[in-house]
Amino acid sequence: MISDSAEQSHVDTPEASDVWWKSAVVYQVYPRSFQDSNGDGIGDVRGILQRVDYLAELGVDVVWLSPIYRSPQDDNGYDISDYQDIDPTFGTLEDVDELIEALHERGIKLVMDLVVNHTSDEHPWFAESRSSVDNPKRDWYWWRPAREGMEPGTPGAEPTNWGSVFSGPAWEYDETTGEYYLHLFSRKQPDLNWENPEVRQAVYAMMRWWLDRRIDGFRMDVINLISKHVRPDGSLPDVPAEDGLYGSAFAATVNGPRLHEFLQEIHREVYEGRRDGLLLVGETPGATVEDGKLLTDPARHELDMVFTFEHVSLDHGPAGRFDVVPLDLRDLKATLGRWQTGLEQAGWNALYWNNHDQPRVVSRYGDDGAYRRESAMMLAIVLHLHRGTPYVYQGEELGMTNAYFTSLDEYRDIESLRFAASERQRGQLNDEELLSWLAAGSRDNARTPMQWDATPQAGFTTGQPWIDVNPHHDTINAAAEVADPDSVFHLYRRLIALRHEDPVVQRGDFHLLLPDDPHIYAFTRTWGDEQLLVLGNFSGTEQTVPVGPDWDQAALVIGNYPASPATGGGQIVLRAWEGLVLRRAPIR
Ligand code: ISL
Ligand code: CA
Repeated sequence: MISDSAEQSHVDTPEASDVWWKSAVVYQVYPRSFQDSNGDGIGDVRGILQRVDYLAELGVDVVWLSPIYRSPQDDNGYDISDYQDIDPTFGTLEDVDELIEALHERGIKLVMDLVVNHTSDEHPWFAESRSSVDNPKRDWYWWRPAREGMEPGTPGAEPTNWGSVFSGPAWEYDETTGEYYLHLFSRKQPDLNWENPEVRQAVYAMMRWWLDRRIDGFRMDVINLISKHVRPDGSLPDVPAEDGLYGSAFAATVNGPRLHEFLQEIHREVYEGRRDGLLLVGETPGATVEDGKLLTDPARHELDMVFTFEHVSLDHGPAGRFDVVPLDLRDLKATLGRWQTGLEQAGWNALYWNNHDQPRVVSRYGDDGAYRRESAMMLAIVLHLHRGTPYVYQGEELGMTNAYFTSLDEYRDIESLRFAASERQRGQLNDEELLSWLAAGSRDNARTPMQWDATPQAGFTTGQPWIDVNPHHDTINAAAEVADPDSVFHLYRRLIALRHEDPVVQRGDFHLLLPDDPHIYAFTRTWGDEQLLVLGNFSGTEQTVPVGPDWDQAALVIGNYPASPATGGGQIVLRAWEGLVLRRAPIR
């Protein structure tokens, strides 16, 4: 029987109560795939403008825009060549001003993506830096000579054995000056040297410039990589490299020694006097709960919340993100549970299943076949009832599925294409295996065009889309979902409204139940004398859950089946992929 000892919950701290984003929901737009307005097959800012009423109807409070800055698009905009201009593919600064206005008129804030761990190699800063060893901007990036006694440009001659996230070495040899520059991502994404105060001041000036344009905050890309583990003599350490020449660079770049100092400096230099009303969320691969506490404790003036990667790495096999293995629900509950309780006293969680780097959750942790709607809704209920700020990635509110591309030439993502190229070289996987690995783990699963309707290109474009539209758009699309009151879309709308109205959802204590149950995700949220019970069935079969007599008379707050579940006798029978929330008050 479920007995929840967490009776009376903690009293609200003034700090906690007045923070707007604790009852907010954020919607992530991936501009390239959201809405095209000029028929070139690529989404753009005027396309987003066409859809602001859709976002208002969904009820979201914030829109986070993935990068739209001037960029050669080597990594779809996460390689910026001018931070203070918009790439013509996406539109103009005037279009963005209009979008900010249109969203603000609807009570929706706009958060921009801040990509300052690296720039594009076509950014003027890097053009100067690579021009000569004594250029004033040489030290704005990480330049090092070849490894002692090694022939420059040959494998293994790199200054350290760091591997790039996108396969291959993280150092690129540059003939011009006969030295290597560091790039943790693609060679067209050289890392900025945050040790250099000039670099930091240039970034702060750019951030202030955008805040002056009335944006409402930043999503900070791989922000916990900006402080490299550089030794006092300026040298950089090698990393463990189990299989081969290069090892994961994260070991020498994650949560570096000056990270907190830099984040606190950003606070002083950029936000001082205009902190209220802003949202600052950090993307922090490799961050632990302990890091999360330090990074999001309001008393430390660093970030409001962080994206942890632990719960989206549980199905990664030994060979990484493309080597997908089945999820063990107990691992998922334990991981999210640790972050819930770990940040309970101080700090705050950013809650997400999806973004532009992750496969679609209904295909990954749900059932995108017979129970696509039910599992999509169950996953939403479970996530949105956690303590934290939920993020909805475009199309998630429709239950969009993975792409299921059947040929390599359908892929566009640099990480996937470079992985395919290096695997082909290694020859471990035959083409069929390679395609199945990509189909399971590729970021392109999240990047197929938004499915607005059942017309040939899903209403996304009148032209040829830059990436194929998912064929399921004939049945899975916004028009159909908005028209059907029992749809995934309307369940998201109800969940967002619940977070706006209900203090238990906003701030209630989290208490995980049935941690060892392999099929049921169960927890309570308690606030004052009110308590919610949240149940999610992660299986396609009926599950009887012993909830105890206290819940026999409880009220159903939200569920993903039209008819209420069979309750009574201290147990609830959950149907396949059923998700629900019960309320009992006052708890005695
Ligand atoms: O998830 C990842 C590890 O496999 C990567 O896909 C991802 O690159 C990493 O999580 C960091 O992501 C962010 O920075 C990258 C960019 O490619 C991603 O789109 C962005 O979200 C470099 O800017
Ligand atoms: Ca366009």
